[in-house]
Amino acid sequence: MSEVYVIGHKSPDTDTVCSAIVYAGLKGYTAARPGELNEETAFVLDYFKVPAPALMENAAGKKLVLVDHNEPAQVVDGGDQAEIVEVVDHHKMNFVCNTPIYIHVEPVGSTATVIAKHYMDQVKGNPTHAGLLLAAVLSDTVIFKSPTTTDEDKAIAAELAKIAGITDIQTFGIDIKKAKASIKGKPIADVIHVDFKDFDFGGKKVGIGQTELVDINEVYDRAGEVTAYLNELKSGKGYEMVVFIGTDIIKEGSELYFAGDAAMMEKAFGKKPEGASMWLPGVMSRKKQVAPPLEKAFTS
Ligand SMILES: [Mn+2]
Repeated sequence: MSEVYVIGHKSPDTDTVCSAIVYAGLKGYTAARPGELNEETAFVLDYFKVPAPALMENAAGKKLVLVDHNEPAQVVDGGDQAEIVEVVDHHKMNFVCNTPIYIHVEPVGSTATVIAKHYMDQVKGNPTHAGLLLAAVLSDTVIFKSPTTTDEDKAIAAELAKIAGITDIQTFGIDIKKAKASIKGKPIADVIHVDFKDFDFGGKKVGIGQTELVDINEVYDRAGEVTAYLNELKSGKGYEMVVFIGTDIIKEGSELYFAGDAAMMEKAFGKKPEGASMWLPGVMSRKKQVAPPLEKAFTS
């Protein structure tokens, strides 16, 4: 049989990379990655002394197991000329398959949760695999604070932590998040663009960037720079509004900076901005808590 590669989505994150490594290990396949590791994932692999999967820039002609992605646009280049043999995921499914294949999707906080749940017996004998899966669960669920978290994620993480010999899950989670959560010394444009998405809200172009921090003061210290850059983006790139979400994962809330109509922000979030930003307690997720109310404000 030709070699089967397990690979996750472009701009790979910790769930994508760790799920690929563990699933490949369980099945006797080869793990691959479609791009550079982010700082958080590099920290996790280093922590468990696991080498990064080989970089696969083009998958044409290869056999692939896809983990942690659901949209054709997220697949490694050449994926349309690859043979997809299996999908393991936790998103809504947007794949069309022309042949019957194994598809395993569950509505949980991470792909790692799905893998751990179904292979726990094997994972029990491999503390490194347990650690990698735990890191992936903690990363994708933002240490269980994301509204995508389920009770199953928490229960499985506790079991994985025992196997991996990690006694303090919270501290381990914060250490993981800290690895990429500092914006100190980074150009503000990079900070805002590292995770930035464009939306069309009723014909208006709206851009929303987000960064997760363990200390929101890092953003407060650079508020002037943030606002200036957002305004520059808005006028330079034809946005109706540009928003930057600075999420404090410890305080569990976000400071929303914006360039655009303050009345629209008030309509969306039911709170008057103070100057060019507002603090929203409990808001952690762009997908679930920021984009939907903004879209509603723009379209109603
Ligand atoms: Mn994921």
